[in-house]
Amino acid sequence: MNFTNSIEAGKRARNVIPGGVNSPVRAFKGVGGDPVFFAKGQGSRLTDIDGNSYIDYVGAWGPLILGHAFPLVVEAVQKTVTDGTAFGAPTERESELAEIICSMVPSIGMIRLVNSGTEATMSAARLARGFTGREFIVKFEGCYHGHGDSFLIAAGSGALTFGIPDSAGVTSAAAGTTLVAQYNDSESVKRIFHEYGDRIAAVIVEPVAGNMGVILPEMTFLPYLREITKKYGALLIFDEVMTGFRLSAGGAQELFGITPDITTLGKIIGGGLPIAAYGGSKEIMSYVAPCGPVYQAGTLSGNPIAVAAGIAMLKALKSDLSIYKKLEKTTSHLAASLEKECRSAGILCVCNHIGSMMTLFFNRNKSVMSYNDAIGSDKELFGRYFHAMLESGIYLPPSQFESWFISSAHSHDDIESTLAKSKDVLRKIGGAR
Ligand code: HOZ
Repeated sequence: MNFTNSIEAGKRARNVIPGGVNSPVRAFKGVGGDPVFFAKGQGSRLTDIDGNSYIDYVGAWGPLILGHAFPLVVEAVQKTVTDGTAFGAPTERESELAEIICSMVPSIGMIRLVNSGTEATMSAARLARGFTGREFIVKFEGCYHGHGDSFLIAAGSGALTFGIPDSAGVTSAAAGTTLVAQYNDSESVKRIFHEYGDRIAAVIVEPVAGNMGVILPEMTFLPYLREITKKYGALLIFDEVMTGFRLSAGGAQELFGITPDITTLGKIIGGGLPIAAYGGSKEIMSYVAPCGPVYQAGTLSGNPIAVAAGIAMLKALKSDLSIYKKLEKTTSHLAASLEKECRSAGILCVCNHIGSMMTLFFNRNKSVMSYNDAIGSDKELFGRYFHAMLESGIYLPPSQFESWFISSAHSHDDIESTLAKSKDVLRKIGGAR
């Protein structure tokens, strides 16, 4: 494949944008080499600026559950944009989107729209602190909740990929009110509550961890978080920016039957446009200004174009809930086949998957259930796999510690072609070791 135009575009970008990217993982530092610059996305496919075509498993990091340029979303954007791009005042569409979300997500009685997942989690933490009158937030090592100061402690995603899980620039005051527990380790949570119980405002968790690669919760883990937060009068925040409308129509909370106090959402609710949200019971959400004392605001919040795209997306999902079973089936097949091919190539791996999220960990363990398991993965081998797949026309997340996203646009042929290419690649890199 020829990447000349992407390489040139990278040079130009690095001159004026840190690392040439507007979000670190995109720079390919986790896999080496030069990032690919894209021109177009359609269905399951991406085309880069050199004209190369790829089957895409990044899906814009989650929003595109129905594939790139999904016609109903495109149509909604086109129709809305001619009426004006922003008002800084309420529109009826915002209520429509809020009503759809409230009707689909079990724990949400009221919702506030914001612009990004980071804004949603920052606002949720402030709300939890305002509601409880307490300071501490418990998070889990390797979980990522955007780049708010309180969450850049032992953080996942890009922070983990680049080995800076505790970012420079976070004040000791901000870091000092974040307590870090271990994902899937209820004892670590118990110890923290034992010591700080009456000062903890909330526990925030990705109900399925997606930012240290996909890690599923052990059966008792989420129920334990619900139980201990209730016992100590703290709130439970589910960060469903990735899992919301992805694992089921009601997100991970519906799938696992756990009711959090606050939920953060993003990605799918904007159909690929910048929008996110946080919501909870009417009692808790009534603490948000102008109803209550917790302040949060935004000029572009509830932006009409993003809201219209979100409505189109959620309506499409709601109209055919069988999509979730189909996606699960496709993803299970992909994951099981990849594991099998790795074994035949003599490569040790674990492929975690749930719904339409998965990560192929090049890992010696029998299972990957914790941060420590995940970071034991062979990043160098992943880098070689990534590049060989890229050369074969398959675009994977450029880090061992991210989720692959499967969409309804991935056809049977896409999956079989991915598996055939992966088989060749695994044999090549397995044989070269
Ligand atoms: N942190 C995001 C994935 N977990 C990556 C966002 C991006 O680069 O767009």
